[in-house]
Amino acid sequence: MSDSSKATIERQAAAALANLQALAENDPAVYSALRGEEQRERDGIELIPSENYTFPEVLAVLGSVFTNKYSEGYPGRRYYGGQTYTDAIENLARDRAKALFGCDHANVQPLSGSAMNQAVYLGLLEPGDTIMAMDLSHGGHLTHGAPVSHMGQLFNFVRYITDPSDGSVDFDQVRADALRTKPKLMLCGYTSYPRDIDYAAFKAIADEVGAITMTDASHFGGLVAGKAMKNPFDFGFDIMTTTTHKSLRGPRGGMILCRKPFAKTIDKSVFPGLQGGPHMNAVAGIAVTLEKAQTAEFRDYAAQVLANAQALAQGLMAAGVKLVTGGTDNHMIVVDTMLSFGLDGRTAEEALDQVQITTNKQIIPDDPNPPLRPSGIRIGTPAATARGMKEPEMTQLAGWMIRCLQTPEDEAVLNAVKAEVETLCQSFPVPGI
Ligand code: DSN
Repeated sequence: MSDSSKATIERQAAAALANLQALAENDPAVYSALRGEEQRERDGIELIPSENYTFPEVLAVLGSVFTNKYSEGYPGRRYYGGQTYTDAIENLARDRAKALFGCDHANVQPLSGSAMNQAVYLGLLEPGDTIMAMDLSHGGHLTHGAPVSHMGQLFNFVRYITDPSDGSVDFDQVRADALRTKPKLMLCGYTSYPRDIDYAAFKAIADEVGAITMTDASHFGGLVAGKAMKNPFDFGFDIMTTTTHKSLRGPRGGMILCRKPFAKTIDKSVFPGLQGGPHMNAVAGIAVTLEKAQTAEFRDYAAQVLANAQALAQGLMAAGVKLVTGGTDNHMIVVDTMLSFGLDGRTAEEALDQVQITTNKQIIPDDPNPPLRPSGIRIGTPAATARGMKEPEMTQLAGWMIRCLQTPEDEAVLNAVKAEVETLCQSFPVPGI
């Protein structure tokens, strides 16, 4: 690094320190919450499958001057002046996304996952059109047509289900439903489904009925980038959406990746159709993330995420814990806590919170219980893997979870496990903290 770069970084570090001091002095309540969250992330084990620790370089650009800039429009075609550097980072993010995922076009402006899916539907379809997607309780997302969502009210969703014993999809039934209802869009992808997708089977049915093919890879976009999971574009899919803050380890945001015939419509749908100014600090973070995601180190990370999920699932199942679908093919595990421990998911989540293992309550297929007190929890390995944890730590984690969930009222057990969790965390620093 040159002397002038070093001097610039020292100036920036002094500015960052002064900014933090200003926050501590002028808004101690927010400062204290910030320190508390930092400590929570450092001293506990994050097992929510949609969460992760972003790269230190991403934290650097998120808290940067890019947050000051309005950039409505696209590179070279903006509605505000002063776009030299914002154009540069958006072009970098788009080019890196195209190279990494092997697609023709990338829109990196969606503010997050729901907005990106909405932009696809609203851009390519008319209200009332039919979309086929996975049922919410079987693993689909709210934007995949849950009746409580605006998308569920605006479009005619035909939902397919899975066999909870092994997670399989009955493609004869999907085909029969597709022939009967003539969807304009066939959507696969999920938010709480621990298995992989048969893209070829979906694509064959979509071609038969003339439907656009879309994957919502929000959860596993990073695993596709890291070549640990299949890439839907290799199967001729038209569109893939992904959030950027889950397995990809970037800033909060979304991306729409697509084939060329959809590019213009998708861009128009994101802006000006749905959103105004993109968050350029997040776009800069996406550019940084995509550079990281094409390295051999990231491919090792993605492979380890899956290996860790296998180890965690085996550790639980070996003790008789019941997993929805009987295992996992991805980074995620859905535990039937009611069947395994006689506990609803909320009680299980709260017991694990007490020992600083963070999970989330989760409805399971055709759950008889309500979403705020469902029958299971959802866990996953992207964040723990980002700290460098491997299979032995996953086996330890499985044991701790079982001890807590077998005796959720036993303070002595909870305190003992909490101490062990804290000790383990000291050996695995959180990136960027
Ligand atoms: N909030 C994301 C998740 O946790 O999976 C998507 O709903």
